[in-house]
Amino acid sequence: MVKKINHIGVAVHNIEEALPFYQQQLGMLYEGSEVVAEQKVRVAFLSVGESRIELLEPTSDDSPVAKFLEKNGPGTHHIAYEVEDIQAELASLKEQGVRLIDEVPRTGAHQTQIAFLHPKASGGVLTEICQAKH
Ligand code: CMX
Repeated sequence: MVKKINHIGVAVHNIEEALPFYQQQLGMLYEGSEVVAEQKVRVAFLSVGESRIELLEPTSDDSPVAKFLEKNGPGTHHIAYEVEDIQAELASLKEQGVRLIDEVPRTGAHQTQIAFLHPKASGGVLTEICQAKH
């Protein structure tokens, strides 16, 4: 079972250009940015209360986020749910017939373990599950 929404991913062409809307106009707290090299993205986190937005900027033309931007333009990219035990959650989802993109977790931002479910399993919404680093 999922515990809570960990973050909402938003695809942008350029993090610096997107930041003023979230940071200054909405007044969210900028938590920092990092490159997730394996996924060819740079991410920036902004928070308000317990809620977080993850801005995703492609670091190369063949990044999956570059493909998303080309197809859809900037906008909501995924919803990430936090789980206690990602391996157990993936096994349970698989057993229930949910189509997965990742059967084995990969490393996301902040060294979290993450896995994506196929958007066809969730009405077109790309869904991530993530387990915080213990
Ligand atoms: N929303 C809805 N549908 C999406 C989607 C999105 N954001 N991204 C991809 N899809 C769809 C594709 O259109 C495709 O549909 P069809 O099968 O109908 O053509 C399908 O999902 C599979 O996509 P793909 O790109 O062909 O498949 P891949 O296995 O190569 O990659 C995915 C899938 C989701 C992992 C990749 O596209 C992606 O977005 N990777 C980056 C993930 C990311 O955000 N990483 C940073 C996370 C850091 C963190 O949160 O910690």
